[in-house]
Amino acid sequence: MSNTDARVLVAHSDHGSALVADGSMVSFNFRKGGDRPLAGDRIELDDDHRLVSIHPRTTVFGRGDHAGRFRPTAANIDQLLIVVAPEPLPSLDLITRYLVMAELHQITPIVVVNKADLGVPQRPPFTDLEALTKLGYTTLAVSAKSDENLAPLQALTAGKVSLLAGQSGVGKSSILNALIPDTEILTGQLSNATGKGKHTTTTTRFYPLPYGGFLVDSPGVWEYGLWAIPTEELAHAFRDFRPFLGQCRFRDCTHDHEPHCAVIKALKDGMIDESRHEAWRRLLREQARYSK
Ligand SMILES: Nc1nc2c(ncn2[C@@H]2O[C@H](COP(=O)(O)OP(=O)(O)OP(=O)(O)O)[C@@H](O)[C@H]2O)c(=O)[nH]1
Ligand SMILES: [Mg+2]
Ligand SMILES: [Zn+2]
Repeated sequence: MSNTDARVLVAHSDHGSALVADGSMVSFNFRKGGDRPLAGDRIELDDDHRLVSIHPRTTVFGRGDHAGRFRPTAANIDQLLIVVAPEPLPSLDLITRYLVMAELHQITPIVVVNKADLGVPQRPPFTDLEALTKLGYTTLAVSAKSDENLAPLQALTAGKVSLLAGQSGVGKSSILNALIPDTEILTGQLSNATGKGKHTTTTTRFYPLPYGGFLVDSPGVWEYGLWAIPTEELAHAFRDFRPFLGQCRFRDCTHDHEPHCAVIKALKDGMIDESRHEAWRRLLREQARYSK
């Protein structure tokens, strides 16, 4: 039986697993050096379960490497669940970087604050989340442990492909276990020494949701690095900057220190949140390290 539209659940260097039309899972092979499928790709397999072709991708999720190049890790993602928790304490920059990623790749971001059972601290970056809500981003506090707010999370993920991203130990795999009861993926003990779980996730993997769609578990990151992004594009990824772009005196304005900058004026007028502009300046300085 030939499979013209199989879904890659996990992809290694020359083989992977895919979900085929009849709902069963098959192993498939592909040539190293050829087109490399990503988790989430829709592919055609021949009768011997070899990769024939990869269907066009709607979106690609990935991260920057040390040289500022984009490295893809998953395909056809609808939503990015940016998971943070009171422990390990996140930085606003981490959240901002994921939001930039999502905006640039037209993936819908949702900020999920897990471990709500521990109490959400009333200090940054948690208090900065309100500014994000005002910008129209969805934020939701949940607990994989006490099942708090899992029903709204179910509603948000139903029928969609949602990737769980965030630092190691925030509870991405635990959320997956809570939403897909029979999975029993090993989750980690948070170790004080490394902040990493003992059963830390090492591979990006798709799991079919019982109520339609997929949930994607991904390895935790210490830092989520972006890649070389033209300044204009980066500015557009800040949705609160958009109404003011194109109105600065200098066409190549970096909205940092320039006179007659429409973004800085909006900041002074209270139209842009200070924490957002500070995050912008930090990303700008970091971008200077990459040759474009
Ligand atoms: N109190 C509390 N602890 C949680 C919750 N969710 C997860 N944990 C704990 O947090 C630790 C890490 O959980 P994981 O699910 O392995 O975290 P992860 O994000 O998948 O980590 P990596 O795979 O390393 O990226 C475990 O000890 C979990 O029991 C929660 O809602 N509340
Ligand atoms: Mg995990
Ligand atoms: Zn400007």
